[in-house]
Amino acid sequence: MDEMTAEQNTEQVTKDEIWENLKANLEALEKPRNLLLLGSLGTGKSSFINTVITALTGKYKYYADVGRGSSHNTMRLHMIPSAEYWNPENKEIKAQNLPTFIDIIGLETSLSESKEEISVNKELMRLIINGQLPQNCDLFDLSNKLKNREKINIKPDLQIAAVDIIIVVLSAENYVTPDILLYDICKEAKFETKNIPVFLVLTNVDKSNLSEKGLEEKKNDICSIMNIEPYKVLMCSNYQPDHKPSIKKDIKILEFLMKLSDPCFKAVTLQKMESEKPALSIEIMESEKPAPSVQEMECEIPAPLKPHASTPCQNADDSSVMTGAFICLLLAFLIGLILHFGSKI
Ligand SMILES: Nc1nc2c(ncn2[C@@H]2O[C@H](COP(=O)(O)OP(=O)(O)OP(=O)(O)O)[C@@H](O)[C@H]2O)c(=O)[nH]1
Ligand SMILES: [Mg+2]
Repeated sequence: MDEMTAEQNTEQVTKDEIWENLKANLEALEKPRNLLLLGSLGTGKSSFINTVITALTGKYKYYADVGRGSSHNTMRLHMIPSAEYWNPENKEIKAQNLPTFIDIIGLETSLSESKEEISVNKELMRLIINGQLPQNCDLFDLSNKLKNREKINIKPDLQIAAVDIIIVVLSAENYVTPDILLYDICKEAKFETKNIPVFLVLTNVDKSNLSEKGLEEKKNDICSIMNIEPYKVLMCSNYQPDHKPSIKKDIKILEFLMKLSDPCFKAVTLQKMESEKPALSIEIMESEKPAPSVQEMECEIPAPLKPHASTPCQNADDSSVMTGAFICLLLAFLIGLILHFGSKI
């Protein structure tokens, strides 16, 4: 019994430390981050939002609608800002810039399998990622319209803010990995001038038949499909309404949230090409301090820009051609001289 209490105490100390680091990361942000949850039907996206909020507040409540997974449960775009789940009066733990969660419809994998360059899922994600849809927008209706190539009108004044981080949610229970959907998501995260960090959550670990080794292999396989680093992955079992709070679970969740709130991971705007449309830009948060918890080498770095026609690199090539020509001329002149004097001797 005593040993149990000692273990719990150590866990509580660890949790408190993580809270401190999380707060430091949040304070270093200019504004709350918009975290978009993406994944196929019933993978536990909404449950994960509720799980993070439970780890933060210590109480389970239905903030995001959770379903049974057999049909679409979340049909509308649902933004959950911290004002909805965090009591600012809570003087014990003051936390500013807690994230806004964006819960959306489960993406149907079949809608990524399109012969055309832009699939329905890609179009839907593009609208959401760029903040072009209003809160409560009927996404089921919208995907049907996109499927039927119907015209879509969006009122600009109702649009939500753009997405800062994408969290892909997959179920460890599913044997098949939705490769094409994952490929679409990663492509949209790095589309045109944007580069949005992508993280992964593997839910339903409690329901998976895989051993620890099997789960680790699954995680690594998905990481290589998505081309993301394994430290951006969280494997968890979501809180259910009847679950008691678990400090162990909270520690893992809060650690993950700490990474999501790390100023080091940010959506960046790459240099725009002249022909590009202006609408699709994500703000650069230049003034943010580097994170205390993540090494610099782990940062998302924008892709290098292609060298322009008149870059110093190009000039260097020109000058080496000139030097070569000069040496050839000099050699020809010396050979001429030798032949001239040689014939006289
Ligand atoms: N045992 C267990 N059940 C889970 C877990 N995550 C989600 N569930 C259950 O799975 C079902 C679907 O969860 P949701 O959170 O609604 O999934 P979703 O991805 O939001 O679903 P859609 O919005 O319909 O795409 C619910 O019955 C949840 O209680 C988990 O980690 N473990
Ligand atoms: Mg949902």
